[in-house]
Order: sequence, then C-alpha cells, then structure tokens
Amino acid sequence: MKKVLTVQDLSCVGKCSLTVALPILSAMGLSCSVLPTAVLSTHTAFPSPHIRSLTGDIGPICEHLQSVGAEFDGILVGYLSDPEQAEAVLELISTFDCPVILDPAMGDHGKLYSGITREHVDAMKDLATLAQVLLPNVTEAAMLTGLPYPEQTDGHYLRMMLERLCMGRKTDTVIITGTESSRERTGFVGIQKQEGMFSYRAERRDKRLHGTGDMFSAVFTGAYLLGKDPMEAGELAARFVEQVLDATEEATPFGGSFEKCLPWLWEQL
Ligand code: PXL
Repeated sequence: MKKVLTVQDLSCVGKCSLTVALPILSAMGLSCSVLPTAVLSTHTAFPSPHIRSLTGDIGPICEHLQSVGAEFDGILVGYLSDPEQAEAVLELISTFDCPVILDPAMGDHGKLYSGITREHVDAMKDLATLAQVLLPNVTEAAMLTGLPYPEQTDGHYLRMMLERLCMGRKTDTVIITGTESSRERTGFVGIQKQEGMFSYRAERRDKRLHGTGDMFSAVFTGAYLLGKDPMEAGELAARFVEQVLDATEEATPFGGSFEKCLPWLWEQL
C-alpha cells in the first residue's frame, strides 16, 4: 500500500484541506497519515474563525514520527496558517526524503485568502523550490512568479508562468488549475520538465465551491503516487471536481457533496 502524509489545516466546519484530503486518499486505497498545521473552527471564508496555529508542534511531531520509523512515499503540503510554518515544513521535507506535492493554498480569483500576508507568499516561494510537483491556481501562480494576475488567461501568459515555476531546484511538474479559456470552458495547463506541456479543458460549471482546489490536489496526489503520469492524474482530479460540482445542489461555504463521488473515484482506479 502506498503511504502518504498530508500536511495542511484541520477546519472543523467547511469542507477543505484535511477533511477532504484524508477521505479522498483513503478511498483511493492509500494509507494516509495527517499532520495538521492549524486547527480552525471554520475555513477563512467564514467570518472571524477561531484559529489555533500548530507551528511549534510541527517539529516535535516530525521528530517523533521519525523516531518510530514512519516512512512515506509522498507528502502533500497544503494550507499553512502562518509563514513560520513553511520553515518547519522545510525541515519535515528534509527528514522524510520523498516526493513533495505542494498546493500553495494562498488565494483565489485574484485575491489572497483572509490572513495571508506578503511574508507568507515569500515563505511559500522558498517551499516551492523543493517540491517535485506544484499545483497552484492562477492567483497563486501569479503570487509565486510575481507576475500580475491575468483577468483573461491566454496561452502565452500561462506558458510563461509554467516555465518560471518549473525552474525550482527539484521541480519536475507544474499544473495551473482554473484556467478559463472562455466563458464556457475551464481546465488546467501543465508542464513536465522532460515531456513538455499538456492541458485539459471541460465545460465550465456555473458554481463556485470552496475546497475544490484541495479536492483536486488530493485526487492528483493519490493518482500520482499510484503511478499515473501527471496528465492522467490531473485529468482524474479535474473530472472528480466536475462530479462534485454536479452532485452539489447548493454551493455554500459549508462545502460540496464530495462524499457522493467517492465510489466513482474508486471505480476509475
Ligand atoms: O481551500 C483552501 C483553504 C484551506 N484551508 C483554509 C482556508 C482555505 C481557503 O480559504 O481558509 C483554512
């Protein structure tokens, strides 16, 4: 069984981060361990969540995991609640020598999430150089490259972003998600260092749902660690998100009905 560790927040209500990654990775047949970066009453799209950052706990947790002989085939890193956590995560990455998939969860639709600072963006840039796979949305790709956020994403601009993001010391693959090619079509564009560019397009759903980026990165990580190539893993992740959007009657901050789509996901593997 493939073993994965996922490092991101635990939001009690409002499905995102660990509350979607753990069930998705388990349903895909991976053995999934978790390291919460923070505990929040809700994700930050709800007003004034209670937040307990676990920055000081990441190091001791990591040391103990190492002392009991824990090993992983991959690490999925998602939302961090403060920039100091990036340093603790860098330590963790060097302790467990395995591929890192980074979803640099910092913002969407051209804006940073509430509570995310410029220092946070800089810390995420450092972390990005050590990841094998980067899964930013268009907003996060703009933050990481320092390029302006494009209201309209044209192919040349996305290619420039991909090439810049792929320059990290360890980076092999970058996928930029939520690349709307027209009012009707959305998808992703990717690059793999040796293989070149790839892309995926599908009909755009008229719903904005919180946590779909986290679902994408969880499905991608599961498929990638099970041996699918980045294009196949990305396509499965995108199709899963489409299923979730279709299965969710009302798009609220409480999150999508991804649970209904887990049997479908299992059938695809
Ligand atoms: O889905 C990204 C995400 C994850 N975790 C927390 C968030 C957000 C986005 O707002 O607030 C706590």
